[in-house]
Order: sequence, then structure tokens, then C-alpha cells
Amino acid sequence: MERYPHLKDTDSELYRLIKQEAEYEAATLKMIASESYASYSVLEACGSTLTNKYAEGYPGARYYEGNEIVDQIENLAIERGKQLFGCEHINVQPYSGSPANQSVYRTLLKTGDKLMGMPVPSGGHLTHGWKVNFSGSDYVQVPYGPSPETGKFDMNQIRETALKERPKMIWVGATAYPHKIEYSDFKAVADEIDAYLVADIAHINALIIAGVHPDPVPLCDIVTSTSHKMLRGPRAGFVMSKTDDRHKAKYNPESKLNLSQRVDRAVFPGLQGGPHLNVIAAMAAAFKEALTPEFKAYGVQIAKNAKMLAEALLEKGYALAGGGTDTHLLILDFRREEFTGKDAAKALAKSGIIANFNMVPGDPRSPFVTSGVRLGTPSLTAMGMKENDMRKVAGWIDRVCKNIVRIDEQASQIRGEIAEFCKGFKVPGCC
Ligand code: DSN
Repeated sequence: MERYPHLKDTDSELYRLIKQEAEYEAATLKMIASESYASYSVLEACGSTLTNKYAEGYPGARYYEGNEIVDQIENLAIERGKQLFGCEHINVQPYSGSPANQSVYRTLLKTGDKLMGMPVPSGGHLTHGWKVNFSGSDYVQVPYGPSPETGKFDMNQIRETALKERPKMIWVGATAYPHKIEYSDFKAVADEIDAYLVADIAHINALIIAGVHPDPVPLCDIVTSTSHKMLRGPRAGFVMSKTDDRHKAKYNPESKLNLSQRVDRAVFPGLQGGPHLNVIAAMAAAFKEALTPEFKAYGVQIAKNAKMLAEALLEKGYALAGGGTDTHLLILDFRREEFTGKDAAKALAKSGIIANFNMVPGDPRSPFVTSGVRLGTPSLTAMGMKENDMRKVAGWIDRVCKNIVRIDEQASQIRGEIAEFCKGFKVPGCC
């Protein structure tokens, strides 16, 4: 069946590029840790006529008439999101993860306030207070990160920093941390200094849903996430919050709004205009899928696959940041090699393994080349790959990394083998 018959007719140039990208993804190993595959249903909702709709406001309180039906759609997303994560309140309007995080700053902090977060080179996100982002220029980041020696969080060190700097908010979340995050440890630190505790679970939400990663929702004041990545929904964000502001007396004595009402105000009208109803509909579809036992099994398998991939690479003599993984990602540590993380990522991509170069804890190289490569298993798991397939993937990674200087002689052979191997799996939403 032709997926894009109208586009094919009206815009052959764009049609060709979209097809090419789908074919490229179907014939390579997509190992970007923040990617996976949305289903046909999610894509259909996202590409629906709801894209035409304006509905500024929230269900039951819009600034436009004619929103009775879309109110039901946004409420579906809200109810399913609450059921999925067991949260008190969820705002499904943020356009993506960064605007979701921006709304947290607008809810909890004033310009110039201190927050504790991980710098990007330590594995944090741009919006966790990194200097080139609004969150670093308008607010003051107190940095923390995994120990350069162990690659894991040192809670004594983190507590010491928190007691000394007394930030108003602590971000707990990462884009490149391969270990489980113990939110209860961070909660104890936040409680000691009366700080808000905020988790960003964009990278690990499916692991939490599957029960293979600790759940921050009961412990944190606010939890943000994207709905794409391993959750396999549309590119968007959402914010879950407690109703009660436990630091109201200290920080917001005058406010007539509770915490979740303040989050809603921060998203709209504070930061955004009309919500993207087509995207919210797709989020509702993704939440429904994520409530199924099949999705939980996918979350469990993501972690099993990452563990097996790590084991196979360790057996072959590779060093991994933090010594391994118990999440969806691992970071090859090439500090002792002459080639950089960037050299390795480029060689892997030439050979059909798509990943990204990444800093490792204690990295002596610049963030523009790094000593690491981040590898994730969500997309391969969504295609149906299991532990034995990870052993094969480790074999190809090994062949590439052993032949970096001669990769042009090897790449097309490896790429061909991978394309053949991928034919044995189904790429959700692609083919
Ligand atoms: N840029 C994403 C990642 O790749 O981790 C996070 O937003």
C-alpha cells in the first residue's frame, strides 16, 4: 500500500526524501538512545485534520468556540496519562521536552535563582541549566554529575554540594547516564534543604512503566517527559505535578494557585499559544499503547538488550562508562584509544550503525570530538530484536571499531550484512 499517495502526486521531491529516510532506517541499526519507532496509529493521529485546529486554553475553558470534540481528545490524553503514570495532574500541551522543562522554571523559580542540575558534558540536558541555554543564562546552575572514577552518582558529594549551595530546585534526569537513578536518595537531599525535586524522565519513561527503573512520580514535586523517544508517541512533551506546593509558605506565600494550576499557567499562556491537537491526539494514542502488557514487555526487553550488548562488548575487551548499564543505553569509553568518539561514531554510521559521539565521565577530549559513543537499544527492541541479536550487533560494532583507520575498505561489506539482517525484522510505522 502506498503510504503517501497525495504527497507523491503533489511534491515528488519531498516524497522521495521521506521514502529514502524510511528505507535508510529500515536497513540500518538505529542506536540513537533517544529514538524509537511510533506506530501507524500514532502517525495517523499526528497527521490527522486536527492539525487545523485552534484551541487556546484548556478543556472546558477555551478562548475559541467549537472545541467540544477536541476537549474530549485532550481529556483522553490526560486521563490515559494519569492512568499510565499514576500522577495527580498532567499537562499534555508542551510542544516538546524543552518547553516542558521551561515551564518548570516558570513555575518554581525566579530569574537568578539557583538550581542543581547536570551539565551537558556530564550527561545532563541543555535545559537542566547548561550555560548556552536559557536555563543557564537566566538561572544559576550548581553542577553535579557522575564521579569521574566510578561513572556513578556519589550521593555524599551531591549532598555536600547541595548543603553548601542550597539551590531552590534539584533536577534529576539525564541523557547519558547508564545506571538506575535512585530518586529517594535525591529526595532526602532536597528535603534537607527545602528544595523542589524535579525529575526529567524523557529518556527512561518506558523503563519506569515496565517497572525496571525506580519511579519518581510519587516522590517528586514535578516530573517532565517527552512523548517520543522510547515512549513511541509524537514529538511532544508533558508535565506531571503534585497539586500541593509543599514549599508554598517559604516560596509562594501570596499565590492563590496550587502547584499544578501554576504549571498550567506557565505552559499556557505563560509560554505557549494554541496547543497542537493533532499531537495531543497522537499522545493519547501512544498512552493507550503504553498501557498494554506488550508495551511493558518492550520496556523490559530494552533493558535486557542493553545489558546483553554491554556484556558482549565487555567480553570483547571494550571499556564502558560506569562499567556497564542497567538502563537502555551504554557508552563506549575510548579514552585510551588514539581515535575519538567522533571518529568511531562516523565509522559506525558508514557501516550502518547509527549512534552519536558522547562525553564520558572524566573525558579529557573536547565535547566536539569526545572519547565516547552512546548506544541505545529502544529502536532495535521496537523492531523485535532480543538478546541473541545483541550479540550479533556487538560483533559488528567490534569489527568497525577494530578497523577504524581502514573503515572505507570494510564499511560496505558490514553495511550489506546489517541491511540483510534488518530484513528479518519489522520496523514499526515504516514498513
Ligand atoms: N537530544 C536528546 C538526546 O539525544 O538525548 C535529549 O533531548
